[in-house]
Amino acid sequence: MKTKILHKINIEYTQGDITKQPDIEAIVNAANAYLKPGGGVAGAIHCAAGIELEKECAKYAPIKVGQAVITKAYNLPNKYVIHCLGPRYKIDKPEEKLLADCYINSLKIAEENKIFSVAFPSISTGAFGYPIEEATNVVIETIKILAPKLKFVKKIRFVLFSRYDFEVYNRIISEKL
Ligand code: AR6
Repeated sequence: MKTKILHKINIEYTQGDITKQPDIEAIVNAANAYLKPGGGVAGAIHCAAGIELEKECAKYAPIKVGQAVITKAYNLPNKYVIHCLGPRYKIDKPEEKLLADCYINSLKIAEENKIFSVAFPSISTGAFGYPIEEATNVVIETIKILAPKLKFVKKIRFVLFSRYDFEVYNRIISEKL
């Protein structure tokens, strides 16, 4: 785990599994429009949370690209799941803005719910094909703009599944934050 302080917010990044972050209040799901289990992050989150999560999700589906909705976390070790639909690379445009919207809207919901800590996976960089370097640049630029405005969120953790993705975050955060 590595940490940087940005406007009194702890920015952490680590290699790991988004479903295994027990000290975090809300984890973010890289969802599909129908808020169904699917593969990747969404599959892992629904598998760990249990069938009750799918039932609650059905009330809010479908969601639009860049939109975020909040549910309880059921059997996960967290209080909430924030579900967000990332852009499909080269299909949903403008992809940079839509990816930034995911982080903006997830943190907006976190603020509205007075959430202290949020963990993000790398949205859109799996099945949706967004290259990790490009996505990470968008994420870090967005966080730089948002950090001074946050009142409740004091910790943001990026959970990267692969060593390579962690190294990309390490390089870009060292350069930009
Ligand atoms: N913890 C953290 N990161 C993970 C985990 C995990 N347990 N599992 C995968 N990753 P993806 P997307 C990484 O495909 O690109 C789904 O099927 C993964 O290696 O989960 O936004 C949904 O149903 C990659 O780096 O999300 C949607 O249809 C990153 O998380 C679609 O995929 C995102 O990969 C969403 O695609």
